[in-house]
Amino acid sequence: MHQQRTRVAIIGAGPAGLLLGHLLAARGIPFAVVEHRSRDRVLSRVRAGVLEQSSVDVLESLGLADGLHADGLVHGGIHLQHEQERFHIDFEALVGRTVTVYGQQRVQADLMAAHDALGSTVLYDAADVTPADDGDPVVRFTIDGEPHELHADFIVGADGFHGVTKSLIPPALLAPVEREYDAAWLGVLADVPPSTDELIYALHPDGFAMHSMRSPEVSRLYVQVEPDERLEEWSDDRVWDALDTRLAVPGWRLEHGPITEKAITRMRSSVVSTLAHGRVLLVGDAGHIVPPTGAKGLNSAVADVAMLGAALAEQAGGDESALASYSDRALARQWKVQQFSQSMTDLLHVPGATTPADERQFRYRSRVGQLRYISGSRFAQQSIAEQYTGLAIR
Ligand code: RFL
Ligand code: PHB
Repeated sequence: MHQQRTRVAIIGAGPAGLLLGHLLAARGIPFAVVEHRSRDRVLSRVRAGVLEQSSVDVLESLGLADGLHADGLVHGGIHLQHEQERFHIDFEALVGRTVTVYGQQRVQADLMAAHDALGSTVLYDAADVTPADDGDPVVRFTIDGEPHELHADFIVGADGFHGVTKSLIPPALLAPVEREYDAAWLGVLADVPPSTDELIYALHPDGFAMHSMRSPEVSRLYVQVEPDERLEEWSDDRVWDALDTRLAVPGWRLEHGPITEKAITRMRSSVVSTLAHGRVLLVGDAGHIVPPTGAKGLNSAVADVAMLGAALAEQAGGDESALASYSDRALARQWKVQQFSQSMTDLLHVPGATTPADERQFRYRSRVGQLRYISGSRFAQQSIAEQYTGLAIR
């Protein structure tokens, strides 16, 4: 049996867990991270693409923004679209802020490399990870069949939506509040330069489509599909046809290229009722998930971690108050983010096939009405700009 003791045991080496490690390292607080997947598997997940200004600020404050500044694409706005009309929301002019397009894979790789340089304890390939807290918080797991025990003052669940840490919080207190959407996203990566300067979010009678990117050479594109859609039914040609139709505006053309990755993601919103129970704390997707339309998942994880890292540092200095209010503060911010993500999702998607035709028509037309309102209202655009570029982290 391998026994180890640390101050903060972090479960999950995704962006939330590794970033928390860096915040603690910067303040001299001992920690160890336990991850059940292999390092390569963690690095291979494609996922998010947009960093809020607030997230960039956090990475910068920790000296973790070199890659981001070298290769990230700073965007001063987004394009919204309906019925072949495209309009721009100019974040810089409206709120003086920007976002940075920099793939989650790159963020993940940067965080890993910086931990390598620090010599941090990050244990991959841990099987049967089981946290327990009966007065003495401990995480049990095996590596190569060898049993390990990691004892700690705090256990932080950074283990994503399907993580195990949540199970330490009594169900009546955890009490998640959820919404399922009657839509999913089929996302592709393609080796083709983006056909747009900034992201395009489009509403079309056939469903939502969006054009994002990863670099000047790689495009990231999504189309709305039914929640139970099978990937096999979407050949590359069918994906490009759907994108051509839904993203069309006069005088603009979508360039095609080889598709290198294709996956379907269902959309759900879920928020637990507490992120803290005794010495057990949750951050990121372990506590809440959003549909991807507002680009808020990764950014919310960064916000939680910034708040919790600061609170754990104050606790180490003898002041428990920030830690005591962590859950309330993070959830208050999160519910604003949930509202934004839901409203962007409702605005840009058509109702699923099970909705009666009359109601589909009504909802579609009122969404077009809302997009036309936004295109002519500085107030509406400013509100979107303020939320998309990221609310303050306090
Ligand atoms: P993660 O990234 O899920 O990491 C959790 C880690 O915990 C490990 N784990 C365990 N380890 C040990 N024992 C266990 N029992 C464990 N169970 C799980 C997992 O292997 C993993 O390594 O959560 P984290 O760190 O909170 O980060 C959250 C983000 O990954 C997530 O919110 C975003 O990817 C969401 N998201 C987006 N967010 C944005 O901010 N902007 C975007 O543009 C954006 N686009 C997206 C997205 C997510 C998507 N998918 C596929 C869900 C687009 C898509 C398509
Ligand atoms: C992405 O680039 O993957 C991306 C961008 C914006 C979103 C969701 C995903 O809202």
